[in-house]
Amino acid sequence: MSAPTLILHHYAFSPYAEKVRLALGIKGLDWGSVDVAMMPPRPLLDPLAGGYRRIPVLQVGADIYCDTHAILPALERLAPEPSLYPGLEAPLAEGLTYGLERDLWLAVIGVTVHFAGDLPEAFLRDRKDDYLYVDISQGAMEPDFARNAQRVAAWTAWLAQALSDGRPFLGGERPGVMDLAHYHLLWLMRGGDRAAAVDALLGLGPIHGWIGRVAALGHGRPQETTAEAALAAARAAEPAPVEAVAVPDLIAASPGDAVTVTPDDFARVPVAGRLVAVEAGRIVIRRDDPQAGALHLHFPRAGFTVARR
Ligand SMILES: N[C@@H](CCC(=O)N[C@@H](CS)C(=O)NCC(=O)O)C(=O)O
Repeated sequence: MSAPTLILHHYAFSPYAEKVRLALGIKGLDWGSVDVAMMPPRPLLDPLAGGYRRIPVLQVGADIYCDTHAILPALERLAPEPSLYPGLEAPLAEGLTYGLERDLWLAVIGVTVHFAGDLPEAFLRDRKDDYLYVDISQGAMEPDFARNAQRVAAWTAWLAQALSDGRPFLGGERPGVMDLAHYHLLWLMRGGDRAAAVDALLGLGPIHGWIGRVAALGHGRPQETTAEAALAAARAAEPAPVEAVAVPDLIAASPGDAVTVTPDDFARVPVAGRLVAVEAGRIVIRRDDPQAGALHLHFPRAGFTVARR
């Protein structure tokens, strides 16, 4: 059986993956679903993502999209209708949701662990040492609970105000990235059996209709795919050509130069390759991998640093 064209490497419990799954739902797409472990080692993903360790990763043949801010614009290019950006153009929506997620991620985790209790020891250690660089055990986060809850509540109050005129979605009649980025943070906090407690804390009753509408977008049509099939699909494909664009001076590298691309917030693992292009919103590097062959890795500009090797 040949692997489907779009392959998402993800795990069920990942909120950022849920953001992408819902985008696939908005577009009603077929996609291959590769279930990955909740923490490394991920020996069959590493050849594709070159050590980038965050989830989700979208694969389209030999093109690998790292970070939801690269994945959603890619989905929009590949399947333009229905748009993920109704009422707010992609650059504005990506910029605003990037800021929102950065500002709230640790506070959202703080509210989540307040109600969820402790996660397994090995998971906490992995998140502290290699992902967040913060101890997210309940004991370590509890002293900051009131601050985190206030930070999140200030934002959910904005969300409720924005929806108070009865619009079905934040951008109007149709769902889009703004809905997904707000929703996936709530999805983490309200998961498990936490919904009633979180709703009471944050006063979410008035937005239950919107929560239900976003949840009902679904995930499109996933088809379980193996990591081996995904690797074979990459090997069998060539990366899509990228139009040459001028690289901004401050990158201090030219197409063809050996570079690293590194997240500047969490899981700061450098990914090595040769620079293909940098444009307003994305960075593309080429990797030649012994197992996966020639690949293009796509990252958003925001939140990533390019350096010459
Ligand atoms: N800015 C990234 C954030 C992705 C992220 O932090 N994902 C979490 C899972 S929801 C993660 O990678 N956790 C560590 C891991 O799974 O290895 C994006 O938009 O994709």
